[in-house]
Amino acid sequence: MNVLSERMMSEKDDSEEDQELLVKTRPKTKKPPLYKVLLINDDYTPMEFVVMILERFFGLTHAQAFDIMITVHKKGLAVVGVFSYEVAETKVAQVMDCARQHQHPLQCTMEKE
Ligand code: TYC
Repeated sequence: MNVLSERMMSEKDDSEEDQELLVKTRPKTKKPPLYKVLLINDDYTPMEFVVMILERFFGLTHAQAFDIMITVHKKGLAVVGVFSYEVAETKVAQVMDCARQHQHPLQCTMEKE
């Protein structure tokens, strides 16, 4: 066997090499984790206050805010939105500060998605 035919037999053809490249050169583009912001039901916070919170801090319409408030009231909790860590943290702090200022026991938490 001559040198040329040996090389052709032992080495991968172009399409195989392309495939290997695609597998090996995985770009490092990890998506940042997302966090659910949850609202928790209680027996004392007025419904209108919860609706106002959802409109003010989550940019919901009155109808959307009312629906989520009712879901929390009936089911015990609901996801209000999904955000980056920093945004979720800010929303939770805004809700908790506002509830405390108005002396309502409303609870808002975040959880990794
Ligand atoms: N359960 C409250 C009531 O009957 C209303 C409420 C809804 C409270 C949602 C908190 O996250 C909440 N007044």
